[in-house]
Amino acid sequence: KPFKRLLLTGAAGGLGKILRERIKPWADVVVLSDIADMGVAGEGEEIVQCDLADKAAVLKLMEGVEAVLHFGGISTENTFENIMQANILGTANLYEAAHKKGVKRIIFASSNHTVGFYRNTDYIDATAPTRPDSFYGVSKCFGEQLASYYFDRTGLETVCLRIGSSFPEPVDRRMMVTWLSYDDLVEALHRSLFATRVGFTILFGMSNNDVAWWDNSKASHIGFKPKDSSSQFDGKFPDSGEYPSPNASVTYHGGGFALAEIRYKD
Ligand code: NAI
Ligand code: 15L
Repeated sequence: KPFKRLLLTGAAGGLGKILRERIKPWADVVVLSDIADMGVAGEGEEIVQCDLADKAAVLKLMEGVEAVLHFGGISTENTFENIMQANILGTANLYEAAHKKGVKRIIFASSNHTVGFYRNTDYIDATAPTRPDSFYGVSKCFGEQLASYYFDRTGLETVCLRIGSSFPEPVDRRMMVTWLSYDDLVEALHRSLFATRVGFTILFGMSNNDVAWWDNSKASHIGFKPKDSSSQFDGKFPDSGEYPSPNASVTYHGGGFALAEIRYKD
């Protein structure tokens, strides 16, 4: 198998559970980590339950690891304090440990919420300035910048996969644009892990949907070609025709995140 030890953080989460099954062929041992329970280890799996905010635990987690799929953390808006611990401190701990232990490459589950304040009339590529729509989005921008710093300073490579909406199917009109099927997610990860050189790359994670807000031409060296399309769900979410739309969820790339309350603290 291509890797001896591959680490997946966030293994108990929605995407982690899918990936746990799909990435087995890529490594002799997949180290699964999360703060939540992950059940029992199957063949070729090792389970390490820990908090990403625990620096010593994260350093231990990284022993012998060659590459990381970093999916752990808070995955929607939350209080600044909680986001700071899990996503900001957690990701900093992960990068420092990866650097110390000689990890070669990290695939960082970044998010469309790094650019969530762009509008549905904007078509952007990886060079567009970030416009986060939440503390959550700000924390993903932090992760991306940290990845850039560690690459320039140490050569540790990262693909920041700015995932749109990766769920079994779109659940609203916005997701017709942002949807990333699970198969295409796995393909994006596979390409990102096995491309010869990735340096610091930003890759938008969306399927081959009819409408796109994001241009992946700056990441052509990854060779990601999504096969699915939300067009299979055409007609499910008819356009109300109202302009401007009364619904933030179709106005901003980040949908409802863009107009939610600021949650500095609860
Ligand atoms: P999820 O919330 O189901 O999974 C995240 C996992 O991280 C959970 O199992 C949680 O227990 C774990 N976690 C939270 N705080 C932690 C901590 N302090 N230490 C260790 N583990 C911790 O989210 P989902 O949908 O599986 O997303 C996975 C990753 O992908 C997240 O980083 C999310 O931000 C990112 N993402 C997901 C998108 C999607 O459409 N599902 C879209 C954009 C980004
Ligand atoms: C994300 O970043 C979240 O992790 C996910 O739960 C969805 O909200 C997704 O973005 C989205 O924008 O649809």
